[in-house]
Amino acid sequence: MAPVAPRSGDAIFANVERVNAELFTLTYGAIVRQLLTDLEEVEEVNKQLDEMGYNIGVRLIDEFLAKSNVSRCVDFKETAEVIAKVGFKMFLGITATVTNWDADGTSCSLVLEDNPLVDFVELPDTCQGLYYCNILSGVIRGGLEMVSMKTEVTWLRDMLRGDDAYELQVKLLKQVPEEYPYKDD
Ligand code: MYR
Repeated sequence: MAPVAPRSGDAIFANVERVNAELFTLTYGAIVRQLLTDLEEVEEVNKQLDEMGYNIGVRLIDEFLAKSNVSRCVDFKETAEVIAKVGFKMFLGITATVTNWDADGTSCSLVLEDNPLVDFVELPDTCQGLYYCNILSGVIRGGLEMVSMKTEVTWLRDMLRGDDAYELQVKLLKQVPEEYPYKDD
């Protein structure tokens, strides 16, 4: 029998990471499939995925702020870069390009450089209209709401729908100024 070559710690770690990522992708797929079975209407599934993402986003922001050590952003442009380069990296292992800014700097696009949620996914014709990755729009909306930014997040391009990229538009609707809770005497 051929001897089994010992693998380095790095190789094992990389393998564990890959298995975790695949498990995550497959689990997400199973959730979407279950929602399609339970809710039947793709519009309802889109809504439900966004809502689930929102609930994740409002919780995940604490972990994000604690782990990333990012300080308060000076404006929405900086916030968008932080999401694209730090947030996406931390939770999905990818980054996004920030582009398509409007004139007043309150709306931009995040173009994903890769999308681990869609590995192994092929949508049947019955799923026309499904925004498969809608959980992501909810996560961003929820996270930003916790740092006082009301946003609208929508998919502009989706490769599962035949587009050439994954592009999310993030529009800042309202920025609620945070009040310092104590009065200086
Ligand atoms: C601040 O000005 O307080 C910093 C704001 C940073 C907000 C970052 C929101 C991160 C949302 C995570 C996105 C993860 C996508 C998978």
